[in-house]
Amino acid sequence: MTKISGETTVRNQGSPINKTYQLFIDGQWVDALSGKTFKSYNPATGELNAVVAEAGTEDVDLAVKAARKAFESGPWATMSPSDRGRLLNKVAQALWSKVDFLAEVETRDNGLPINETKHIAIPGTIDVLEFYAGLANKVQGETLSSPQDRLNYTLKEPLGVIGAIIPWNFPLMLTMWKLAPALATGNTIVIKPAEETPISTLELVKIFQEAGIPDGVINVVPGYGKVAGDALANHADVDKVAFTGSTDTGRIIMQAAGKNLKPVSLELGGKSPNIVFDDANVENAVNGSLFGIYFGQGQVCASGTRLFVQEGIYDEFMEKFVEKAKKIRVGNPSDEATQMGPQVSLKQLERIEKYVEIGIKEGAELLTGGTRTTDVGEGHFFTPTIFGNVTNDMTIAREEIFGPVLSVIKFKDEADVLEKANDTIYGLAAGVWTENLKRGHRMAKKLKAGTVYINTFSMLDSVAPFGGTKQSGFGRELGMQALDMFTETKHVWVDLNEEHF
Ligand code: TXE
Repeated sequence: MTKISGETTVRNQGSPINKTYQLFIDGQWVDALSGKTFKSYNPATGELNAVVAEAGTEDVDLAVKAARKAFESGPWATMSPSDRGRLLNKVAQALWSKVDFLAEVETRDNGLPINETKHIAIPGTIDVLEFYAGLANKVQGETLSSPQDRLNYTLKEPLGVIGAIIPWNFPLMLTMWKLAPALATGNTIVIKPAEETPISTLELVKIFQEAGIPDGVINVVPGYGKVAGDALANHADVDKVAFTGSTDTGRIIMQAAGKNLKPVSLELGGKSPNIVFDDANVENAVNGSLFGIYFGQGQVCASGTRLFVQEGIYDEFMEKFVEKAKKIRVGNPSDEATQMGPQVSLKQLERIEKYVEIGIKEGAELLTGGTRTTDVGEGHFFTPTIFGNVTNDMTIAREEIFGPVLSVIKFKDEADVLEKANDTIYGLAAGVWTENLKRGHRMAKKLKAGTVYINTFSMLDSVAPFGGTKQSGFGRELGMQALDMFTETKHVWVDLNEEHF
């Protein structure tokens, strides 16, 4: 076990995160070689959360070297899968005892309402760790059908050093989606958190360290995408890059991986259709669709951002929907009563405003919201926004906004809505609200998306694979499928003849 340090309090106001943070490389908390730091702010108040060491190319190189060393030798390389699973379960137990702390850290870091971090994001994160801890000793190859004088079998082996690049919308959860299956299958990892939200990941690895994870197995290099992220994606000794983020950055990462011919998994943007048929249970569809668009301030890759409502139910549905959207409590995310917190950054807030302007210019009808709000504080708060009279060719129906902005489109029948719903470059999620069982399943088969929800939206479970089609990326996180993302299949051919050649 190594020394745990890595922080000094710079402004102690009772907050868990008024601190400075260092990089975490080879089990040590260290400054960046350049000595550079960057600042991380609370998006709800504008207050300084922490000063964080800023990793450069050389720091990333050291982290990759440490991960390589830990993969090839040392306790991790020889630890049995059962012991690995036991260690991960020990971390999970420690995390359960710190749910409130982690929820507070995450809320201050990225603005998710405390109710969502405490009851959804953090428990969901720990559940993922427990799921893969349980699978650590169940990763197995196969004995293949072979003639009497031969034995053919496969081994499932870890890939080696994983480079994980994480966005800011659900920092802990999206870190764990990569970290847990990567470690359960015996890999080591270098994590580059988003520059907006580095703190919760650093707090998370502290708990792994306290539980006894060997040095070098997990390394964290906070810093900027174009520097630290780029260095990790381009590093020749990284065996696989697992990325969640924008489609544009996904393209850059794939090019880098292509240069080194390394596998990548990309979980990118979306413009998911959420379809309400005439025969839906209106109350459920209204509530589920509200969650589908406003959960996480709309900063969710799978958000149901295009709401298709059938003609016959349109007026009734929209009246109820808009009324409820207006009542969403936007406010300080640390307040238990808050339902929607601030956007993560000024950059994101301005991006949302730009799309609202475009929506109005292109002729969509602003039914509610569309503005910043300063009523609830100095942070990056935006009001729940709904555009009616949207057509599927408008910019606000085509591009990912990544904020609380909904585009509502009226449709005639199944054929009409299928054509429109699938007419997008993305394919992450889709939702269908109907009481007709056959219709629900029929739509599920025809919608081009990685996940289809029937009579619900934006739900996640550790057992259920998650990922996209088309420009939403490829690869599946969560579920048994993620084990394949972090393992290689080796085939062994044994000739059993005493004499053959
Ligand atoms: O994303 P980036 P940004 C979408 C969403 C949002 C938009 C822009 O539409 O409005 O992206 O957000 C790292 N090499 N999503 O600019 O750039 C970066 O440091 C290597 C959807 O924040 O993709 C961060 O760690 N890494 C999404 C991570 O990539 C690079 C979640 C994500 O940042 C890099 C977030 C580079 N050249 C945004 N450039 C989702 N799918 O959930 C940046 N990064």
